[in-house]
Amino acid sequence: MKILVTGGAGFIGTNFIKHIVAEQPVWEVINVDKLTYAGNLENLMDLNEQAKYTFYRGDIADKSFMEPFFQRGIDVLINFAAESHVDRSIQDAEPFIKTNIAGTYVLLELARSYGIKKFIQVSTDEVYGSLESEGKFSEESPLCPNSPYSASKASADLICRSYYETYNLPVTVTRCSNNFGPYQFPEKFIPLIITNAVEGKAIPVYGDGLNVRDWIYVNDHCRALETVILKGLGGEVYNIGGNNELSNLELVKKILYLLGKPDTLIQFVKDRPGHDQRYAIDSAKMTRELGWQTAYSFEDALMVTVNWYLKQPDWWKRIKTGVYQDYYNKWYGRV
Ligand code: NAD
Ligand code: TDX
Repeated sequence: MKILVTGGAGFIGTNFIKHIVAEQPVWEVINVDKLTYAGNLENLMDLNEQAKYTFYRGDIADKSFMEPFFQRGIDVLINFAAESHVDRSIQDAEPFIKTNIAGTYVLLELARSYGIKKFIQVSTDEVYGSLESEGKFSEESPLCPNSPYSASKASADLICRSYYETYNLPVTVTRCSNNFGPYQFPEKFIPLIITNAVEGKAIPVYGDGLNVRDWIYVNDHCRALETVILKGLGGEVYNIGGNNELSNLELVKKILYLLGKPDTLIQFVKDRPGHDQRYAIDSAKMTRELGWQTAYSFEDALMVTVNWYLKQPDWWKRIKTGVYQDYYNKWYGRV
C-alpha cells in the first residue's frame, strides 16, 4: 500500500509516520511537507533505514507540484498539512485560508482526477465551536467555528463532504480533540508550560484559566487514524477524543507539580479573543463502529511527555530562539 502523508514533519504527522513505519512496515510512506516554521525534518532523522519512507518538500496548495504524486498512483492520502495555531490565525488568517482551505481543495481535485482508495482529512473538534458546562460534541453537532483557524478547518471539512456527495470521492473526516506528546511545537499550551517552567519563566494563562479542553495522547490519535485507514468508510465523520477534560489551570498545576516547580510561575494574561469555553468530544462512534478506544492513561502519557521535553532541551531550545521568540514577544506583549 502506498500512503501519501501531507504535513508529516509537524507534530502529529511525525508521530503518525513513526507509528505507521513501526506497525505497518510494508506500507510505502511518502511525506510531503512545506516545512513552515512548524515543520521539522529533524523529527524524522531516526527512522530506521529499512523504512519505506521518502520525503519531498512542497506546498499542498501548489497543484503542479502535487500532481506527479497522484499521477504515479496513491492508495491513501492523509492530510495533516495545515496552519494549526489558533493564536497565529488571530494575528493573520491568510496562510490559514491558503493552506487549510485552498490546499485541501487542490488535494481533493487531484484525488478526483486521478482516483484514490481513501482520502482522510485530519480535522479538529474546534469546528463545532464552544460548549458550556454540559454535553459533548457528536458527529451530528452543528459546525460553529469561532476562530479563523477553526473556520478554515470547518470550510475544508465541508468541501470534503461535498466531494463525497457530488463525486463519490471516498473522503473520511476525523475530528480530534487537543493532542499532546513528543515533538509538539512549544507555542502550544502543554509544551509551552513545560519548557517555560524548566526555564523558570512565567506560564501565561489566558483569562481566568477556567476554559476546558479534552486532552488526548498523540499516540492514541495516531492509532485512531490507522484504524480509520483500515476500517473507516467514505462519507463518514469520526470524532476522536481522550475523554479527559481539564481546565487550563488544573492542567498547569499538574505539570508544575510533576516538575517540582511552584504555582507562583502562573501568570494570568489577557484572554484570547473569541476564546472557546469548553470542548468535549463523544467518540462512541469510533468505538462502536471501528473498535477503537484510547490505550494510554492521561497521567502516564503526561509523565512520558514531560520526560521527553526534559531529555530534549536542544530540540526545543533551538526552536524557542530566533523567529519564534519574536512571535512570542509580540503575542504575549500585546495590551
Ligand atoms: P503542526 O503545525 O505541528 O504541523 C503542521 C505541518 O504542516 C507542518 O509540518 C507544516 O510544515 C506543514 N504545512 C503547513 N502548511 C503546509 C502546506 N501548505 N503544504 C505542505 N505542508 C504544510 O500541526 P499538528 O498539531 O501536527 O496538526 C496536524 C493536523 O491535525 C492539522 O490539520 C490540525 O488542524 C489537526 N489537528 C491538530 C490537533 C492538535 O491538538 N494539535 C487536534 C486536532 C486536529
Ligand atoms: O499561552 C497560552 N495560554 C493559555 O491559557 C496558550 C498558548 C494557550 N492557552 C489556553 C488556550 C486554550 O484554552 O490553553 C488552551 C490550549 O491552547 P492551545 O494549545 O493553543 O490549543 P487550542 O487552541 O485548544 O487548539 C489545539 O487543539 C485543537 C490545537 O492547537 C489545534 O490545532 C487543534 O485543532
